[in-house]
Amino acid sequence: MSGKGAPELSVKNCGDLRVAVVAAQWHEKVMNGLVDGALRALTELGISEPTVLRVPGSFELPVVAKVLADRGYDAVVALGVVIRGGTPHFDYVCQGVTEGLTRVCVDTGVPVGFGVLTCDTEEQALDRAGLDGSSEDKGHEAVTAAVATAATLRTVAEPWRQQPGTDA
Ligand code: DLZ
Repeated sequence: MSGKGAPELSVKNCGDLRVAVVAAQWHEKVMNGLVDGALRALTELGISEPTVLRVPGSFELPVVAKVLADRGYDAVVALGVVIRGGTPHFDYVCQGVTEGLTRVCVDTGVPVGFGVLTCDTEEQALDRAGLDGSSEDKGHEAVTAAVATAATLRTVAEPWRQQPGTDA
């Protein structure tokens, strides 16, 4: 998948949003880049003191994301990197984390930033990790997308229920 065509998102008035980051631990150097990029994005957005939790591998991201969403966070950001090996295990972990995180956001209505790299090689992952020399910064992107979506959802929070004199 190409990173070309990504939007320049401008997110305003989001400093009060409660955001949690959950990050796997496989592939330490790549993960350090993703977490640093996520924290940098949060600082730029004026969101201080985010909750940051670590899990062993990407397969564990959905369960923690679900609990965070249920606990009232406005947005959750999931970070991980899965690198293809010689067995089908790659496909099962990728499918599990992707479907799991999709379920979390659709079932709870809480946006989940998808900062999980699924790469054929470590070089591909390093190139997307927001490190010196990387061409992409997926941790930063995942935070921006999740916070932008939370800000959008806030504007459509059932406004008709706040209209006095309606039966809705
Ligand atoms: C087992 C495994 C493998 C082979 N590769 C990765 C990987 O590249 N990235 C990752 O985040 N996790 C990996 N895991 C661990 C699984 O995500 C999970 O932690 C274990 O299967 C235990 O549930």
